[in-house]
Amino acid sequence: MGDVTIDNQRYRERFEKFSEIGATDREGVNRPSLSNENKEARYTIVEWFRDAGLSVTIDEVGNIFGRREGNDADLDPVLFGSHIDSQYNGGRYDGVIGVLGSLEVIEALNDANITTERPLEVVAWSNEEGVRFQPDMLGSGVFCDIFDVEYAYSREDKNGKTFGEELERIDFKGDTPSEPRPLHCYFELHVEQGPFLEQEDLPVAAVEGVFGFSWMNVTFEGQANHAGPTPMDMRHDAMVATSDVVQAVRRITATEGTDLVGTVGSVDVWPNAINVIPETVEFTLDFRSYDDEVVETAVQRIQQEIEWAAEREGLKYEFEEIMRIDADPFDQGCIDTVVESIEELGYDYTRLVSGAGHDANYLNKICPTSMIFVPSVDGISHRESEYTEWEDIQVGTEVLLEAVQKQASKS
Ligand code: HGY
Ligand code: MN
Ligand code: MN
Repeated sequence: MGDVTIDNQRYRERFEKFSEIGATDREGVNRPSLSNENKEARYTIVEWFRDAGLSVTIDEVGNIFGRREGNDADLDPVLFGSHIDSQYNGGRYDGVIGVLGSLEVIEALNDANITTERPLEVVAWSNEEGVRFQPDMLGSGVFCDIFDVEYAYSREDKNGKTFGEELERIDFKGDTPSEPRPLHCYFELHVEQGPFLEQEDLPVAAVEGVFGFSWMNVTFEGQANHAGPTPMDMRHDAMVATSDVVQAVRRITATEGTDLVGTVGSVDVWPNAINVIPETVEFTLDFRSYDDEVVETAVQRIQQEIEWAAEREGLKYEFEEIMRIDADPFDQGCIDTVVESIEELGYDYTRLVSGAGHDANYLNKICPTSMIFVPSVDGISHRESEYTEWEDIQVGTEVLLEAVQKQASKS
């Protein structure tokens, strides 16, 4: 719309500078939620939001909002953004291009001296990744009334530190309540984190919905004993039961549904010694599908497999479902806005459903929402080698700029 343009040099320099925060020596970043590196990233974003003339608000779970007034302050704002916390040794693009891309949209409008009809709000959500503090999308989940604040504050990392303590430690526990408020719509620009755009050699996708998923925590309790003299028929080996369940995940994904995916991503063994039969193994499960019934069936089946594995090995076990989110189609009006924006800009595109969870999952419960994807090279993400070509990031950000302007011009 009009001659608002992304300043690629500014945007790319900013991205490179931001990537230095928590940089690893293999081109990735290590900025887990509420870590010192995440704290530095947060302060940087607040500073850049303010430099762009945004009025910054931090809410009670550390979500960072930057507001730009429109012609009519009474109109509900257009919200857009993503997250800046990362995986442990994760990629530089996941979440970040959604926040820096949104900031660049603001800067481009500032350069063009354009005031939109509606107010604009850019956001960096807290604790999207959910690797240090489960569950993921915790900040947007509280904002969208999925979780209450006390639950969020109580979440513990593996060292027993709570989300609330760490939020206080890095001084990002804001006074503003984190709760739903009138929003016109929400857009999120994000890397695809899968192979489809690259396979189709396309620069951008309109995202039509997100998978539902379940996260679970399982603990097998057996009996530590000497690895040498203990006869095999006297063992209660928590690792054997765990390996049975890991194999069961593959059997379930192979038989329950075409798009079902299942992962055992985190395993902690105690006492974790070469010559001691594992007494305790705590591990996580992650099942996802665009069909909620398929996720439900997978969760039922894996619980049965856990029970059988414990019986076979004479173990006790604990099972906890940490979180469950339903699959959701995005708002058709917002999807159409993204498609119109792409078509007006003249780019080839496709439509995708997201296998990754995003803050948009929850925003979609309280306001019209959709997403824009740009390709991930080799379909890689949640890995230091995560990479997206800058030309594709530019396309995605231009689409975000157009989509935001379209929705923000509506009274
Ligand atoms: O798990 C996810 O899909 C996201 O990275 N939190
Ligand atoms: Mn992400
Ligand atoms: Mn992620």
